[in-house]
Amino acid sequence: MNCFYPFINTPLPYSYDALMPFIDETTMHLHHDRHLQTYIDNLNALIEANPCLAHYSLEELLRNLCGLPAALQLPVRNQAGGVYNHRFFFDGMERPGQSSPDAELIKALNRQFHDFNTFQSLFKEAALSVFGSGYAWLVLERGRLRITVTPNQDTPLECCQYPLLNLDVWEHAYYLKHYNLRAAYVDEWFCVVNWNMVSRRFQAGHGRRRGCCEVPFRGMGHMI
Ligand code: MN3
Repeated sequence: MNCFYPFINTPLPYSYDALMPFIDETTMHLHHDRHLQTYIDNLNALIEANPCLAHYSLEELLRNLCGLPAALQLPVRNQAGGVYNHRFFFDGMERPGQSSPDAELIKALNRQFHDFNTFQSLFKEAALSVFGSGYAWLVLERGRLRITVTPNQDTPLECCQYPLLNLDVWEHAYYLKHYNLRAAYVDEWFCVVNWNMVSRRFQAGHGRRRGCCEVPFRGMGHMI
């Protein structure tokens, strides 16, 4: 994993056409090679100009934004968030029909949302509720599953939530194939969710009841 500066655009874990017919090859090329690449270039440039940031991993930067010098908080939120969110999004997909949630995750989804169909409807509703650009998320918060949304390139990491799944609803993620029909995109995206990955994330995050705040952090006071 490439978690520290200098950041590189690691390849997709599948081919550009792997998600077809649900997400098209051109969108995947543009999304990964141009949009994510731009966030990576901008983040590297930001760290080059502010070398104190280089000591911290991508996640550490995002979990502890409020510990950063005030002038760096917004650019780090946008650029590091853009890298983190896109990597998380791409890793959360796979060839259609490859996996389903494991028994533990199904149990937790049923406990929280009544059943899988209700979860899907609520997740879709959340994705459609994002005004402008942002993401819909399934996260763990104090050991419980929760659906949430973030604007722009904000991440749930700064809210002490443990992310399991995200959906990019920026128009660049779907406009070429689905035009303005975000609902159709959400429906098709559900066909390519990598549930093995989500289940693994759930296993890793479950039981960490205090969420991300328990992760030891070295503090950034000295940077100011
Ligand atoms: Mn995007």
